[in-house]
Amino acid sequence: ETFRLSAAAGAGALKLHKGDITLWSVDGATDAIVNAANGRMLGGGGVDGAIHQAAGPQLVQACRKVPEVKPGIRCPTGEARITPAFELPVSHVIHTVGPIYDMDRQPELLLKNAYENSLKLAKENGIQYIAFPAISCGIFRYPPKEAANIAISTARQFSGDLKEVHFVLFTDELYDIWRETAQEMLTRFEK
Ligand code: AR6
Repeated sequence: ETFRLSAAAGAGALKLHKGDITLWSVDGATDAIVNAANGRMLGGGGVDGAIHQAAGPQLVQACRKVPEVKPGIRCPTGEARITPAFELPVSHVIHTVGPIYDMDRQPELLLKNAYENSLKLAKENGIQYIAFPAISCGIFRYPPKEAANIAISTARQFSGDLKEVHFVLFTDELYDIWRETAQEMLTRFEK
């Protein structure tokens, strides 16, 4: 389903899909998927595990080369880092770290920062098409309706020069929540 992200002519679109983000790409474009990583950036469960599995072992080698900002931490919560995507069908992976909902202070701000910093990094790297999973909505237990509001409003504010911002939702429940939230928030564009 497609929604207009902005009233401005030529501005990007928001697209929602259900499925596996490791299969997503846009043919012939500079594109990136976003990984819901952790601060160490060396892999994990959930979408992080799926992305490392599909990208192959070169991805963890590239992640190891990202400098630590404090011992063991390559990407603090709310920040983003970029690597090549290796065996994935996209050009790049943008790794971001969302908040652990019932542990981190100011989870709303940290989740907004994770989306915003991913979009800014994409723009700086000439990425035209980007796909996000539902950051923090799995192992990190963020309530999905609140997460959808932050995800979609931040995509609208910071999509900048990107052509399209996609969300790839893994479950029917998450897909329905994202779609309802987009319908509440954005002008329906076309089916
Ligand atoms: N494609 C799209 N979405 C997926 C996929 C997939 N292949 N697999 C899972 N999801 P989670 P978090 C959805 O737990 O909550 C890892 O161990 C999943 O259904 O992957 O940010 C990291 O290393 C959920 O809706 O990420 C961190 O330690 C969403 O992706 C921690 O988990 C995010 O769930 C991050 O936790």
